[in-house]
Amino acid sequence: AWRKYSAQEFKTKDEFDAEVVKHIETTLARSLFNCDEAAAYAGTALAFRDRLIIEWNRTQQQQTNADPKRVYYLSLEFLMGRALDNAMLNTGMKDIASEGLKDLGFRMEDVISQERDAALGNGGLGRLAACFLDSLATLNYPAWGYALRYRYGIFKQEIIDGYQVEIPDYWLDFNPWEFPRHDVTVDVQFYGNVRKYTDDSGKQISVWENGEIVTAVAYDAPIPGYGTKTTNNLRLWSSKASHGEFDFTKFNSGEYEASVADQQRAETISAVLYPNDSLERGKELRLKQQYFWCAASLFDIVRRFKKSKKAWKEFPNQVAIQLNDTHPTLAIPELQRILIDQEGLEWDEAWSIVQKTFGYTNHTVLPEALEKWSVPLIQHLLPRHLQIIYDINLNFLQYVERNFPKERDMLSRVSIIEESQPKMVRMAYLAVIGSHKVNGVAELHSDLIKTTIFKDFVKIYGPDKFTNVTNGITPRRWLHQANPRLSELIASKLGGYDFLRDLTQLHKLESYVDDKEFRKEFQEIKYANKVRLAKYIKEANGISVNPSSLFDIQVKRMHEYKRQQLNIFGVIHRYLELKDMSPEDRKKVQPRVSIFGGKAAPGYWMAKTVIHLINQVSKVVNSDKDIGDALKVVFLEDYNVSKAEMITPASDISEHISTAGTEASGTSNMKFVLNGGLIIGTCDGANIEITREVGEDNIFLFGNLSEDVEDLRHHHFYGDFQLDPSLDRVFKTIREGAFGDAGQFSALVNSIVDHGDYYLVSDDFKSYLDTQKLIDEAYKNQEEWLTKTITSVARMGFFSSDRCIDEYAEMIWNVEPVKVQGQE
Ligand code: 26V
Repeated sequence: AWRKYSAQEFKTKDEFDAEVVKHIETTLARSLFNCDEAAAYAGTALAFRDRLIIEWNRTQQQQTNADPKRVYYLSLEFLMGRALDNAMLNTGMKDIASEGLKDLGFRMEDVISQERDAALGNGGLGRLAACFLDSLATLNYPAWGYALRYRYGIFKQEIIDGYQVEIPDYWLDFNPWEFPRHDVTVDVQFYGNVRKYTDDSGKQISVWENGEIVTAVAYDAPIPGYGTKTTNNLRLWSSKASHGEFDFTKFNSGEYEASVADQQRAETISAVLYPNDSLERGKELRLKQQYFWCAASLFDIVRRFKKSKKAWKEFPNQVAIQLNDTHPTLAIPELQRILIDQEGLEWDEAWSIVQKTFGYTNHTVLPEALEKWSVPLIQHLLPRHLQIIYDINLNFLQYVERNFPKERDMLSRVSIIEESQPKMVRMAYLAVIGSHKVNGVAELHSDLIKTTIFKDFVKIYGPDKFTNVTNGITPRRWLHQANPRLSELIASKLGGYDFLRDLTQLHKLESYVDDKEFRKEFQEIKYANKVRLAKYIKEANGISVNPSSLFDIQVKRMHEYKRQQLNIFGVIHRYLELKDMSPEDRKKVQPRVSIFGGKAAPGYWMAKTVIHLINQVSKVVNSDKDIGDALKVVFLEDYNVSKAEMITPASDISEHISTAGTEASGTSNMKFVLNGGLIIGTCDGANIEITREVGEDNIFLFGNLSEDVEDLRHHHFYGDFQLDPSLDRVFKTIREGAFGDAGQFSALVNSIVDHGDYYLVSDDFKSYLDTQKLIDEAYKNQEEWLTKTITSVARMGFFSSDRCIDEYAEMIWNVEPVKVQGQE
């Protein structure tokens, strides 16, 4: 593997062991005589952390000296997973550490699995941000991530009696990867009022005063690149009470309890990650989180810019800020406020700087996920920002009026303010208006936003403001780390691990597609990965599955649009077909294991019902003696990043079956194919580009197209549709109580039968079943299947997040890499 040849490496396993022992005995103050796996993990992590710190400091120093344009990635979510394995692989010293740990009596896998996931995200959006940090560092871009230091990450999911139960994820007990910066703080204001006056020169001045202050404290985490000395920074803000005059007054006047309550209220801001990934509910605390984080991050960015003593017009040449969805949109009025209220710039000059600085990435077209905040709430919490938003809107609407004088009704359509009761601020519109580029995350999605939610804005600004950057994944974590044997096999054919930094090199694998030896090893690796998952399923669920079965996996957040219900209805159909067969015929069918995993938002009853149904079906099918190995159904509890690393390499088929036009991109689809699995999918999100890359013969597409969705919904609305007979039978079986009390599932069945089938499950059901049949047939020809999987892996180079980050850098940020020099 790749090695860093610098003063920071461990040259021998003994050198490594000495460091581990030192940390266990001194940093942790533990005796070596009761050194358990937790201590071995801690010692190993601290030893690697020391290495990272040196390169991290050096990177920051050299970037400061070079003073280049920097990228700031604002994301409320970074779904990082574990850090140790990544740190060992990215620094190229995992092998030495493995040998060293063996001498100390530990197995590397056991030590790695001691670490808790850093689960500061919900799903795809948060994991994308984490992949981006890996690519930014690997490609040597001077970049910072900014987020919140949640005390509780996404909840842990337990399945009790088939139901999801949420357990708080308190993950900070021992986190060697973060560094508190008690000297890096920002005071953030909330509430209060705005006082206006005219100064001596006749200028209108606004002062935001009498607010409440909460202090943001920075916690930094190092982000090492692969095969480079660049180690970038992820800065997480933690909230605490400010120690100003107010609380002293309270304290001294004997209101001790009140002062402690104030402190707790302040700390609540960064306490918990919101576990919704689609439904916007307008909670005040969520808005407070957003402003707290935006204000602290912008203060930090502006402070860094001001050190260089450059003129303000240089700001967009030094700073690119990317908004990961609309969650950080308040950064736009906040920068405008800093420039006009605090730095004394004129409105127009300030606004031009703001627009040049920001880029906005949209990640969803689902109407219920588009953020809106009520005007009275913003008025109360951020009175000055509301004024600025109104001024931005006024200028914008005047511009629209001048340029489109004949289209009067466009004004109310594009207004940032929705004239509802109460009035609402449309954050996506503010993000579009305040940015110089807007992008979607896959071609279809980027086309859709131009023709639906942002149609008017394309007319107003012209098409060039809108672009596409198809998502990607980091091959370091999702191939090298998750599937080390496959990575090694590829390296053996491609002459080393260079492909991990230039994934397009995978295409050279196509010349091995007929190589007997290579095919055999490739197949063995897939089998071994399935054995590993089967072992885990046995341990976790007590279900025995045969690793020779076809492993069919759907793991992702539970949501109606992702259609896990389509999958489980298909499983029930398969079960009924098996029951219909004679025992001899049953022996001839392709055995299959249907594996599910994913969390439902705690208040999302329909998604929770689907989890319950899957678990009930699992109970019935797995214990049915007639069925045996022909069909097993598994729900894996608490799907997260570290479990994904084990699950992804073990698929034969994975399911990406959203209603066409609803899944912006999907990224697990890319991970599964890169690991030698095929996919069944709709023409949605990045499935379309995956098809273009791997070829139509290597993917199982089915279902209606996004352009037909509107019509189909219309037909349902007027009751003008026929329920597919197979689906009808599935529903009948559920209603008869085959999977427990039918009342539990009536809302789910009725959503399709009586309530318009918004996600078009019935329309796609037949096509889905037919395609699953094709898959059973195709899988029987193992040689052809293997050819398809190898060919697909060879054609996945496009989906590296490195390609994706280079596109952002060139089209949106206009930033260049800074090569960090080492010290030998
Ligand atoms: C929305 C909301 C709404 C308010 C409550 C909290 C919350 C948290 C997250 C979100 C984001 C929803 C959008 C999202 O996650 N999109 C996913 O982004 C992936 C990366 O681009 C993409 O692959 C998925 O297709 C897309 O669903």
